[in-house]
Amino acid sequence: MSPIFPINDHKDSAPSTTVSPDPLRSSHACPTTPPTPALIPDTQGRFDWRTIPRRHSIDQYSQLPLGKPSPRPSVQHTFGAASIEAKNGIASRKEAVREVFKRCWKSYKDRAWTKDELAPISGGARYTFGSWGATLVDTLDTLWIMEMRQEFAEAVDAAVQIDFGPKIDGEINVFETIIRYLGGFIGAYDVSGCHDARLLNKAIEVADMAYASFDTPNRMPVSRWSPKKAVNGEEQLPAESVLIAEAASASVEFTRLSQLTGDMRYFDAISRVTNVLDKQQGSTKLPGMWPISVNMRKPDLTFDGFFGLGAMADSVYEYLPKMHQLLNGIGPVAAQYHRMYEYAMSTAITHTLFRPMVHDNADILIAGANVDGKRDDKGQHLVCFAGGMFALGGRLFENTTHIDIGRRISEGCAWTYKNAPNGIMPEVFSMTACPTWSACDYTSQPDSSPFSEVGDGRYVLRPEAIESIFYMYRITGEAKYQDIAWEMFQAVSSHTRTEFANAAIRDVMKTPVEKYDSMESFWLAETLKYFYLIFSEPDEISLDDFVLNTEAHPFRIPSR
Ligand code: DMJ
Repeated sequence: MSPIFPINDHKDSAPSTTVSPDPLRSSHACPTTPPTPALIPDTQGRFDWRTIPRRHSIDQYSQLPLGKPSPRPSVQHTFGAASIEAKNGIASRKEAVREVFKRCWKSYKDRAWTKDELAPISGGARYTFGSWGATLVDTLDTLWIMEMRQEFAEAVDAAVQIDFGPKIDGEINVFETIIRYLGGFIGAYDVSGCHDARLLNKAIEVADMAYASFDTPNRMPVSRWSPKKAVNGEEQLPAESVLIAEAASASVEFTRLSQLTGDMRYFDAISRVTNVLDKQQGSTKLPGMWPISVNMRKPDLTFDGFFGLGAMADSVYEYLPKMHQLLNGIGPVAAQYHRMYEYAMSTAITHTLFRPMVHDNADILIAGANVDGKRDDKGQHLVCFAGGMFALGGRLFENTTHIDIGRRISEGCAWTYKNAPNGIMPEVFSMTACPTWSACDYTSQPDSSPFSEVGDGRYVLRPEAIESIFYMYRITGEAKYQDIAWEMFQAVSSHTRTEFANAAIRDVMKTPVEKYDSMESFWLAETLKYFYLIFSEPDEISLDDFVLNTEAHPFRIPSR
């Protein structure tokens, strides 16, 4: 490895990030191929996670596939030359989203600066994800995208001071650390044009900590992992029962970091997990899908009978087509992700999706679950991401059926928003299924609740519904999705508004809604970003140039 890494040339000046012109649209300094030799980070005298005792060494690292990107169709619709924002008052919608974001950011800055979350009702701070400043890091790239460059520079200056050393007693959630912090630093580095080496240094610092959680006998990660034990050289083993999303969702972040640094340890780590998923994909109780609960110590992914694309599994599926795209479709590794995607989706289509019986016979689908071989007709807010995933996969792999399924799932989420009493979908609900995906006779009263049961009535400021509507808009170019988004935005922003920011709702089925004191970092990192981007010019974070991680952090696809 090379001992030389771009030196931090910004350290004493604040604000310090100066980049021009706008790297979202023009020149950037991101590598088109991984640097050789690999970069070594400048840890600025902070704790160096590379120095901790290693228990299980590796003979040979898997290498990122190199070569000519395979030709693939555009993901995005070919939009005309005319400005989208100028049309139909779209610019004012975009500005309205920005205003909501700015208000939240100001309160975070005034009241919870560098803390994990703003408490949006009491105006205090919350410590939820490692106490390193989850909202600060998670929001960096949104600040850049919303052209709040001064605020971006101030936030970067604060974020690069975070100490990820082993101070925390107890365990951290490695998955959340990877998607919010590592994803946040990579996203900020990529969208701002790869000019500020401090951001890459920070990404490496977080990744080196997370990488230590893979130092186990079978190289499967420890999902709830103690930094202190690792530093003390204590053995930590992968759990015998762990959520698959936590165990197997680091592929996009670790791959992008290997692309940016040339350090193959990260790519190697996630390749080993992918190979286990691949090997056992056909031996589970619902072949093609992996259950929610898995044993990573053996590893054995075959014992549990609870399956679904939603909570606790979601990002495992989401990352299959995204990995193919991030790898530019190159070689057998990209083909592996494609194959796994096709297999998983064919099972999910047959065994989890259903058409709900609704009064207006809307042609929509809900992504349910499957328990011990029987479909469970429950919907969740979290699973709404699947609309975007199917549409993206359909575009990447030229599968119009998947695009149509993506449309029907996305519109199913929009339908539940529209037909819920306050215009916001609950967290978990049940609906009566039609016998097939064709229209069926409606047997309830048109003014009754669209849900046969609401298992969890909260709305916690989640992004997945607008995420899928955003994908549908960028993929089809149909303006109706901007109108759906605007309706959703108005409902969400008004019902969640507090004195300081926006807060989660306890029960969306009650009027007036009751809020509680929580604003997770994904509100600023994801939800408002998607609302903003759907009203932006389509070349702002084009889906042909960027892959978005599961926390909506845009990672640049190399060579494009
Ligand atoms: C986000 O932290 C990520 O999208 C994650 O994959 C699951 N859900 C939350 C937002 O709802």
